[in-house]
Amino acid sequence: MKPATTRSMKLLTAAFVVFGTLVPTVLGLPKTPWVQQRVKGHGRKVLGASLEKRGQQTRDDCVVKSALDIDAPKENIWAGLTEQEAVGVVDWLFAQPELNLTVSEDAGSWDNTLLLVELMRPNKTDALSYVDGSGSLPARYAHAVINHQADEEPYYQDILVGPLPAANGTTTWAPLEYPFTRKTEGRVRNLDADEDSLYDEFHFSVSATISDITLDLWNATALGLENDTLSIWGIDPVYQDGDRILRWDTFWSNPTTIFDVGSMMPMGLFFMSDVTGRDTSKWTVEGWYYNGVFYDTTEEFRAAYWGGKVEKLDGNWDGPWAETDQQGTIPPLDTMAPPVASAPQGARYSVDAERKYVEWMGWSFYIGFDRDSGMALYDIRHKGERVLYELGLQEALAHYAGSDPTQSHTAYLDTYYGFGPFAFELLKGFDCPSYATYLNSSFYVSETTHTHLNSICLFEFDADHPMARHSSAEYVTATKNVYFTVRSVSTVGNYDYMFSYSFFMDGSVAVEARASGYIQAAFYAKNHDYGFHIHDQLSGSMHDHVLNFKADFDILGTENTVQLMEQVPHTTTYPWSKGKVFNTMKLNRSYVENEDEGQFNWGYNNQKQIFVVNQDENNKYGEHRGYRILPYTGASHLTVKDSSVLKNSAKWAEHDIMVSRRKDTEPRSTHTYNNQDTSNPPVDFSKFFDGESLNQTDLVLWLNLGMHHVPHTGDLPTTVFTTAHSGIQFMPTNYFNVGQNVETVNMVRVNYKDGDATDVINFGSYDGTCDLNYEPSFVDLWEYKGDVVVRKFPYSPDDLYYETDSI
Ligand SMILES: *[C@@H]1O[C@H](CO)[C@@H](O)[C@H](O)[C@H]1NC(C)=O
Ligand SMILES: *[C@@H]1O[C@H](CO)[C@@H](O)[C@H](O)[C@H]1NC(C)=O
Ligand SMILES: *[C@@H]1O[C@H](CO)[C@@H](O)[C@H](O)[C@H]1NC(C)=O
Ligand SMILES: *[C@@H]1O[C@H](CO)[C@@H](O)[C@H](O)[C@H]1NC(C)=O
Ligand SMILES: *[C@@H]1O[C@H](CO)[C@@H](O)[C@H](O)[C@H]1NC(C)=O
Ligand SMILES: *[C@@H]1O[C@H](CO)[C@@H](O)[C@H](O)[C@H]1NC(C)=O
Ligand SMILES: *[C@@H]1O[C@H](CO)[C@@H](O)[C@H](O)[C@H]1NC(C)=O
Ligand SMILES: *[C@@H]1O[C@H](CO)[C@@H](O)[C@H](O)[C@H]1NC(C)=O
Ligand SMILES: [Cu+2]
Repeated sequence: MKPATTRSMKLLTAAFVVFGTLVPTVLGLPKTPWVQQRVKGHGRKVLGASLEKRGQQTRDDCVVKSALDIDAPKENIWAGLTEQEAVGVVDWLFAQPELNLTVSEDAGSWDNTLLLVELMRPNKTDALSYVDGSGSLPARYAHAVINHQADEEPYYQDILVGPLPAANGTTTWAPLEYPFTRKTEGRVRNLDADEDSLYDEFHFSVSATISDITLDLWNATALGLENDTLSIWGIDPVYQDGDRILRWDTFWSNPTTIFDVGSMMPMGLFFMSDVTGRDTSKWTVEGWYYNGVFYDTTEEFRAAYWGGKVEKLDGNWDGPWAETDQQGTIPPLDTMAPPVASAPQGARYSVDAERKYVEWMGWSFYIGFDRDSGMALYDIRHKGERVLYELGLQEALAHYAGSDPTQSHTAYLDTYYGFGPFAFELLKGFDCPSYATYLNSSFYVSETTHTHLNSICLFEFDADHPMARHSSAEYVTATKNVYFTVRSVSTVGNYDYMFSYSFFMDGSVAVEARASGYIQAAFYAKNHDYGFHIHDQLSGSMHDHVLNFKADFDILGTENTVQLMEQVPHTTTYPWSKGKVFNTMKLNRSYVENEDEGQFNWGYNNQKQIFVVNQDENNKYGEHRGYRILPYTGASHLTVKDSSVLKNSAKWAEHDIMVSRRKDTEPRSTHTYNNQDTSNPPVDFSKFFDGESLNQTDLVLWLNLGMHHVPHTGDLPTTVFTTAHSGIQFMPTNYFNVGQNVETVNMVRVNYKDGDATDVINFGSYDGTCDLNYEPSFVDLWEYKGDVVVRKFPYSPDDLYYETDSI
């Protein structure tokens, strides 16, 4: 479920407590033989299965090595603050009287709190002089966000703190403004300051005025009591109509089991409220909506209801249809062990786990991680040459539509919640192969650092098809397509986003996003034009996912140009056509000269090729060396034009590809709080485009992945990664003089003649044998822990505890 605020996350947790009595049905599952139970004093026990090795050992066990431990060539200047740095900054900020900070645990809605402390990423210019040369480590600064709620007009403020380590006398704080297009000292209004009142009081007081109706209609209530059977939440962003702040909220039935299905149980009754200002006693209900009819006042709705003028529709309730556990007939042979990938000689890559630096088959990169967008990759090199300085998610949008006011007004900008806080521990053998290497990631919240254990995975994989092959009458040859992937998964409310960056032996790179988890569904009434009818009273509400990525290419230096090459139909005569007109096609090459031409889409019929080239670096045939950007699967942009909900807050969503000049002042296409001021957001992406030349300059490509999602019955109980999948690829083009796949020994040539193979040539690839010790993936999963937390203020490093917060 994705309620509008973090506060409602607490409500949800409460809902589970309320329904805790029902959980024993779920806990009752161990009676079935395929559930492993942790048995007291025994560690682990497998019921109905045996771990004993079959047969006699005749060969040596495979020697499974973990990733080779190496030292990164440089410090990872994007990795985040060290524990000591974070502690120092928090301490120092609490000592600054003008910030007037209250410890989060003790804070109410009229206190200032410290929302975030993380590394301020260095400017690229400073980073390059360190990474590429002999320049010193860039000075370190912290980025902090203060939530000023002790104010009639509450606001968030981004500030810069440094240099680090924090020390009295040398460290200062200043409003952070340069990375944002809006120059308001890093301040953006806070529309959430009174969310406690909204979710704990206002909603219940509104619901109480019609509880006779909710009981009559559904035998259910939302009154803030232990026995509530309904929840109330609604739109995001809140609707900003000039100075008025308006909400649409709706009723949802509560899940009655462990399954997190709340976003699939809308009840079809909506109310609008005006929640402008901090005096919550002045908030008002502005109308009701049910089954296609709008009622101006509560009285009008009540009168119509009890006057028998309202057609009563049933609600949506949970049940097996929304549960993810196995059900139905087991397919033939499905209980046998499925194929597994393994790495018989262990990892063939090297990792500096502390610095989060990785090397594989000529590729190398550093991994960064932050609260807003989770994992990002830096200084991606192939054979020592940088290809990308930075590659990472900027924002993910889910824009809904519907005849009803909640779906109409919903357009989640997910970095508001953050991808970092929800990049949970991965499930070994399911999210990534069981032999993958796992790294931790950390984020700051409420004076604590939460560490997601094993939340980034690294692994090699042998694709189910070769990279290259050829047959002739005398030989057949093929090359394995072994690639390397770094992956993380963020579960932001109802949705699970999987992000994968893959590196291939031919020098290409793939960026992929997949979506699973529960859909946010709509009440079916009057929503036929906005979705399929997928359950009793349910519409699979249409929505667009658009995920914006920053790709800061550096092709053989920072000075690059985007070149377009279009295949166009062509009618001409040739010297040999004897005067006859010939219909054919040809190539039309051009450059994206400046930012006015910098926003465009994949061409008609995929006839347009898009390259990042370096015009001053040609290959031996005189062609510019470069990388092509191509859609991999289903990349798309937002359908809605000039969204009434988003206004100026997501201008990056309107095209497939955008190119702008790289600037230290434009590090990110958006801001986490763009949804707090949609007309005048802190970062208005359209302002990046002001006609500057893009010829041989440092440039950034802003690329959208996306899915036009119209959920159907196959999205029940959850959307599946197989088809909710979008990706783009970067492909070296005229970059080398020949394809790089020829270098691997993982190829074969078989010569044959007269029905016999005469030679099998393996070029020195491994041909040994060993016994794999196969353990069902279930076994490792007893190590699953969730997030570990360290308090920073007061600093209590020895007092770790486990706590995982989801929304
Ligand atoms: C500091 O914050 C408190 C609430 O935590 C508020 O009552 C007080 O007025 C604030 N002081 C100043 C100087 O703003
Ligand atoms: C800085 O000064 C504050 C009070 O002025 C003091 O509490 C704190 O210990 C000092 N910090 C350091 C690192 O000296
Ligand atoms: C209404 O709900 C209550 C508890 O939530 C339940 O005990 C009662 O049986 C329900 N009534 C009907 C008519 O379903
Ligand atoms: C819920 O609890 C309240 C207070 O404990 C009680 O008055 C009410 O009857 C209960 N409602 C139902 C449906 O059981
Ligand atoms: C992840 O964190 C755990 C607990 O602090 C630690 O034991 C483990 O070594 C860390 N893993 C890596 C790869 O750093
Ligand atoms: C070739 O591309 C240029 C620049 O995009 C465009 O103006 C021109 O019309 C194209 N020519 C053809 C034949 O498509
Ligand atoms: C980074 O660049 C911005 C914009 O030019 C500048 O204001 C800021 O001071 C720079 N940061 C550092 C640490 O030099
Ligand atoms: C773009 O840069 C190239 C290489 O430096 C140069 O030859 C060309 O004249 C420039 N084009 C424009 C339009 O400035
Ligand atoms: Cu979707």
